[in-house]
Amino acid sequence: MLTEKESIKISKFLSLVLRHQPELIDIHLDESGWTDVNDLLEKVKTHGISLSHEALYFIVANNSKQRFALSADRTKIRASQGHSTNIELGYVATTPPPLLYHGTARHALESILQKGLEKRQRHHVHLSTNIKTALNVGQRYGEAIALQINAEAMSNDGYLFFCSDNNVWLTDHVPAKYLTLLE
Ligand code: HQG
Repeated sequence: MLTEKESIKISKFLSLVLRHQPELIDIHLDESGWTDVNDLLEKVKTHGISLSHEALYFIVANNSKQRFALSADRTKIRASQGHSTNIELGYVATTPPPLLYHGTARHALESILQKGLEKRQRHHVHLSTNIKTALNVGQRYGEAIALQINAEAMSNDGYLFFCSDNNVWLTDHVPAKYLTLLE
């Protein structure tokens, strides 16, 4: 079976091709982001990755953030969120919890308080249900800070929210007036 290090390395590569650059290994994502498992396993070999079906299922089941989903018959796989490619995940708008959180780096704060949270390269702004996860996300870019989002007020004002299969809350834009810095 795979070591943890190998698993993480392969997960990162899968995130890259399933979210951002399928063309890197010549796989095709359908309009909802799904790709054929057999084809994927064949094509990752061109990048020196030899992966059995069982090893792939293991990675999907054990991924720290449950980043990937398999179809019920296990013939297809996709990333549950985080894409920059032009796909439509098909999540249905859902009422969010009253409060959500976003972690970012302190150096981004001034700009965020002016322009609100923008989705940047991704399809959505990503929000967490708890502060700890938000801080983990934020520390990737510098000294982490957590912002609280008044999701209830946003929802009442007509903004749409989606919850991904791995429990990341997604929305298009968070105007600054719904944000509070937690210190
Ligand atoms: C920042 C990981 C200045 C925003 C995580 C963030 C997440 C602004 C960065 C997922 C801004 C975008 C997504 C503004 C937003 N001015 N900076 N107006 N608006 N930003 O990586 O949310 O490990 O695209 O705060 O767990 O950090 O990939 O988004 O710092 O769920 O599965 O612009 O990525 O998941 O960065 O992370 P990202 P994110 P995975």
